[in-house]
Amino acid sequence: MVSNRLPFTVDRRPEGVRIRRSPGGLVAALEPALAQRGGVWVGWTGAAREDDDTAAGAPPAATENVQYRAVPLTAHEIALYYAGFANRTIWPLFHYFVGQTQIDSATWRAYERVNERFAQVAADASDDEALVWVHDYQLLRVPHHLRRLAPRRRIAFFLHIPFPAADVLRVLPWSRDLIQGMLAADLVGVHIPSYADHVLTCAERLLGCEVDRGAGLVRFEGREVSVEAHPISIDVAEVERLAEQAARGSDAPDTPVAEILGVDRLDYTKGIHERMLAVERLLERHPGLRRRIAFTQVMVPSRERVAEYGELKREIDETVGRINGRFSERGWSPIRYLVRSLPPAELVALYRQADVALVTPLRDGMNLVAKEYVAAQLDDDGVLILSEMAGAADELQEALLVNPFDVDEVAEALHRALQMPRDERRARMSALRHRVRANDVRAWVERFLEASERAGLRARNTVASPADALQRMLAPWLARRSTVALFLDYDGTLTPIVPRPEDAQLSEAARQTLDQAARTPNLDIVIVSGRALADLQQRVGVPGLTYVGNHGFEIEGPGISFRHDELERWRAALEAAAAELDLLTASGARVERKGASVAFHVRTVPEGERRRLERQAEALLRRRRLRVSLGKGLIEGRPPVPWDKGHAVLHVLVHRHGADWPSRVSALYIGDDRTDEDAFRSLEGIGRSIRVGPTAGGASYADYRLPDPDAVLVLLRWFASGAFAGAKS
Ligand code: GDG
Repeated sequence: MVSNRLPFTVDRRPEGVRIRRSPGGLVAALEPALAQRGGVWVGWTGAAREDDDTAAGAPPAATENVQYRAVPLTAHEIALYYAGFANRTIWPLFHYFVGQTQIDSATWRAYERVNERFAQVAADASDDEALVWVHDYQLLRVPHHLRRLAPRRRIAFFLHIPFPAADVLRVLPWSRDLIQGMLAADLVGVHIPSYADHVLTCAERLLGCEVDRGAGLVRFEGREVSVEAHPISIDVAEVERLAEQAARGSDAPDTPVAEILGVDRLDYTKGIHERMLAVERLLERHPGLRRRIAFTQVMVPSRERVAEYGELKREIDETVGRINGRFSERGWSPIRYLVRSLPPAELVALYRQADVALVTPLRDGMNLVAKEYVAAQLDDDGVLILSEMAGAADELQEALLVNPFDVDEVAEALHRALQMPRDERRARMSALRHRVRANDVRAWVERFLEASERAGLRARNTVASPADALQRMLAPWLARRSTVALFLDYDGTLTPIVPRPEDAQLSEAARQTLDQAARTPNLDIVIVSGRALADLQQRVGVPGLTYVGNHGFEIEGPGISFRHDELERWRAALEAAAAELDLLTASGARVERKGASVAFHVRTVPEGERRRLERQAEALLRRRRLRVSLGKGLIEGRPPVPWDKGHAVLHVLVHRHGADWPSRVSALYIGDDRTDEDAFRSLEGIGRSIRVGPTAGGASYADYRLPDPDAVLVLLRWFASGAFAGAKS
């Protein structure tokens, strides 16, 4: 089990460390399920690492079948990952509070780092027989990192909050990363079908994945991922037990005052403020109800580290004060306001006593208060007013459903609830109770685990190659145009990256495939590289292809021979820089004269000296007014003209197919390097691109991903076979 918080709180007090188990039905259901199978719970203790090493360390196990592994977080990480990205970016955005969503790359980086750490701890705590169940919005990237660390792990993910529509999610610069993060699991679980639909649409529209809506499947990186609705529930038996005690122990005088109840964590998504306004509207419209109703609002303080929550608290305090000031009479105030967490027995007693529950979140993944209220109505009486924006509204259709933004409508629903005939109340409540009892949280856990098993088996049995999956996605696009222009980078795309660039040889298999591709009708192959043109031509050695060398400064191919006209002007500067760099080669560095550029290789220089040499080389290139780029173990100087692989790709396309090439040519670029991003960007929207490599999670302009040069070769074989043309029919 992997969740942001371990199922208890560690408090450091003057008298020592205190450990309190977290209350609530979810923990009560998950822990026995974990104990039954034997397992590990991975999470944060709630204490900052530097506050107290013992408090942040691994706490004692509840039973011998369950162990806890703490993920240590510093106060700074908590501020950025938890209070920042999780609670000021994902939480508001996923609840449709777009205007309140903070976009801050520093908090994103911390989120990514912390998620990676959770994944590392989870990977260490499990083996390939284990099922790793990851929970909620704080850990959306964990499946991705876990899959990377342990490719054969069975992973299930459950999101406890809504999953928003694609147009909302895409507001986030890292929306693709978040979906990719989840889709690395075998099963993605959400509360209701509409959230599942949104996941599928986002996978399709933002990642270009192939999606089977009927079956609830996404093909992602060659795997079939199940996306399913599993509405969470509550510990019904426990609520009923407490409700029975409350009924027996209750000595409340049988007053004619109707009790209305609201119970929430303090949060702007819960619509507490709007609910107060509805109570005010009710009393304005129906003065006869004064003295005859009492509204109790229980509000549990939460996320005190997040500034907006303090502000919200002040606002609600003020409104409660204003309404009570306006309507209170001797011996009666309309609103009773409890700002604290109540013991479960007291909470359930309130449920039991309430004639009406007002559950009006502006947006809520599920909302368990609604279900708890229903479960506590042992005599099938009581009215539930429920927001249409809560996931629970899907199942609890017999409630009075309201739009929580519409204060008039909520006030009228309250009025209706207070007047509702007993027979109608009982009919509605018995139907609701029946439904809630039929789906207890234990049943939910069991069903989710079974679904995880199924999804894990399917994912293992259907692992299609990533190239196969990509072919299927590309086929309809390729079918729309007569010709394919396929651009291939060399190092890292056609050949694996090797420590010394001079050792990067094309495999015989790749050469044969390129040779075949050169003869395939309607297929135009272009090899693109930062290497010197002559070097590239010699390494590939396949006639009939187009070669783009020196990051685009030189191009040779059938019907095309291009040298950038600025090259001559910079030849002297490049040679002078190369001559100066020659003087720095004492410690094993190497100068490569590439004609249109000069490269200084430092990979073989001892660690300690490398930085100094790099700095010297950089300064020297800059003095010659060359454009400097830093690669992996290499520094390059190029003429400072705005020309890169992106420009070169467009030059080839226009030269060969005319300015209106997009209507006739499907241009596809495959590359692995930072310099390939220029080409990805040039083709954005007018062609397609694929980024190769294991770091494929990072930001990229590419439309698709492939894991390695082997996968590129599989795709290339498909093109070379001409089968892509068959897709037209
Ligand atoms: C997230 C999603 C989804 C409240 N006051 C007291 C108290 N509570 C308990 C309730 C209930 C829980 O807190 C609140 O659960 P909700 O579901 O209403 O809301 P979130 O905390 O926002 O939970 C939500 C849920 O995850 C599960 O997937 O339903 O949509 O936002 O159980 O009883 N408990 C005690 N004293 C209180 O004063 N003991």
